[in-house]
Amino acid sequence: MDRTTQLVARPAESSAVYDPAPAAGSLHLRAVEVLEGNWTGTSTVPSRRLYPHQWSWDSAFVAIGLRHVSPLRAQTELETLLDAQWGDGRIPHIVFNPSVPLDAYFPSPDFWRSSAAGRAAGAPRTVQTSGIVQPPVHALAAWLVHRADPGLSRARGFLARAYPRLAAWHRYLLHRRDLGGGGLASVVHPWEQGMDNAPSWDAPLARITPAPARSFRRADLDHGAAEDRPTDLDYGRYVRLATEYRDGGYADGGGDFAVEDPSFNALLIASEHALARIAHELGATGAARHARAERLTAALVARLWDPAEGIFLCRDVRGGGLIEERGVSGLVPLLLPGLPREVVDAVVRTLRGPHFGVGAATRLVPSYDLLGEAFDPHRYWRGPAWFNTGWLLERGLRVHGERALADGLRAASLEAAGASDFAEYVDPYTGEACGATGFSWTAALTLDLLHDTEGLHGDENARHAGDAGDEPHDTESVRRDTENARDDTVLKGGDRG
Ligand code: 9WN
Repeated sequence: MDRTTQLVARPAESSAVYDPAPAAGSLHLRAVEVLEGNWTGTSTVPSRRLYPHQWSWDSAFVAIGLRHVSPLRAQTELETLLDAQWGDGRIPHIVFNPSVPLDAYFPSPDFWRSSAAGRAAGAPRTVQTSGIVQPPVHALAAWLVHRADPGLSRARGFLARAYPRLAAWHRYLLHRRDLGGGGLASVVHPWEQGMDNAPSWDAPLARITPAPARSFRRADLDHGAAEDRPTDLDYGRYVRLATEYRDGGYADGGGDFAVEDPSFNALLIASEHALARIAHELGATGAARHARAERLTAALVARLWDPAEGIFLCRDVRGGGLIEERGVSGLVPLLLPGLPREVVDAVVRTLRGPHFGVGAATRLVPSYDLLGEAFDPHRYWRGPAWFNTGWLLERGLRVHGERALADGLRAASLEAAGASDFAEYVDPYTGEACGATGFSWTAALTLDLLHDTEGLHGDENARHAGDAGDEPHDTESVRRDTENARDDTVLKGGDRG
């Protein structure tokens, strides 16, 4: 076993806090074992049977957890993903493992045909990928991975090599995907947002004619219970959207589905703040990126915040309005340090109130409104609790000093992860395991909750949030553009090799 593949089950060397209680120790070891079992040599599969390739946002969460046990492997996880980046900057949602049989997962590489259909968009020739994307958690992950072992990171030039790729990724999202014209990125397929089957997609999806059921074969039903998974009708629509995107050469702007989603954009903004810190670590100021993140936060509030409901909503760019469904996605912006205080307070109220019930009816965060018509405690993204969204909210609560609620959520997540054998998702009332067990991000984020009890950036966020608004608007925008250009010039040295 070489150094890259070896997982040393030990507490992190840096700022992380290790809980020496025996129960935490064994949870740590079990989580490490899951990640060990799902490691392929260069990356981690989300689940050996259900998802046997590399997934984009899964790998970011996996790296966040892996940094506590092997910073080298955490860096490798992200580097493998970044190696599959397209020339136009997009990071594909799946990087296919060529040794896995085609029928193990649908849609397979012969459906996406990335290197041929994606040629104009700069798809890589040597590795097969999907053509859509997933939420941009990567710069945030890269920064957290760096901080776990800055010496190793600097010695390997980890950030210097990652920075230009991450910058190109954000550029792709902010330019090619600003389909609504308001500064936010749109997703063009429900799989891109990561919460595939959320009720928020029902209205925009209803306009899409499903591909005939006989034209494809679902592999997910070989491993998952049909009543927990999306319906055949929804699958037909997913297939239609992906087929049309592929047949248009993966060019952006023309599709019938375009939605601005709060969680996707909040993760982009959190990652833009992280990219600013990376730029700073590499010798630039990073100030322009922090300022951009603050502008995007303002755009997020202006375009997606619903003050009457106390939650962020999705905007249907093709249908022209806000989608009146309360999903966990609408709470994830709590992660942002620059969120106005009244918005923070309202989101926290919603989290504890009857629609999500955290600390009262439920201990974990349901993926969808407990009182919503489409609520189902077991069906994919229509009610069950996922560990990545729980982690994002736990971190968000700490960003805003909501320590007691964060502590409760942390304890509940650790308990449910252990009791469910690191399930993909669980019933939000009972904690009953659903979907796959031995799921990678559940194990990885368990490690992060065990070892990093302080939260994402602590004071750093608050300081930068203040800096960005200090200057008059005009001066600020000139400074911003100059520094932006300077940051990118200074950092251009790190290439793709
Ligand atoms: C489609 C891998 C992925 C996660 C998504 C989750 C599910 C895939 C599927 O699994 O999506 O990308 O086949 O349902 O919804 O968030 O990244 O774990």
